[in-house]
Amino acid sequence: MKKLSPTERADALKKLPKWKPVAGRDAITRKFEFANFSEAFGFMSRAALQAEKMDHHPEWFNVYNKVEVTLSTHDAGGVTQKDIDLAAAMDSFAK
Ligand code: HBI
Repeated sequence: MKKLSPTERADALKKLPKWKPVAGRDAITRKFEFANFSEAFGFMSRAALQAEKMDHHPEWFNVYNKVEVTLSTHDAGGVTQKDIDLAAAMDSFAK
């Protein structure tokens, strides 16, 4: 997996307006908010199964109804197409 160029990354993020670049690091992040813990954990379960299928795993932090996700491809040292694909899948699970 090759790191996306700044142009490729900016282009890909146009379709993921809720995902923001992380300051000082080649990664993207989004905060999800749900009605309660059960909804948040349901989302995390679906995301976890998708992550396993892709062999690509999020950095995330959950408190009650909030889930903060950071995506970066560690092997590549930055954002790759895998991060974009997982971000899009997470967006669809949060709908
Ligand atoms: N998840 N986010 C992320 N980044 C990786 O580089 C990565 C991963 N999950 C599994 C994985 N790499 C494996 O391919 C290797 O660490 C063996």
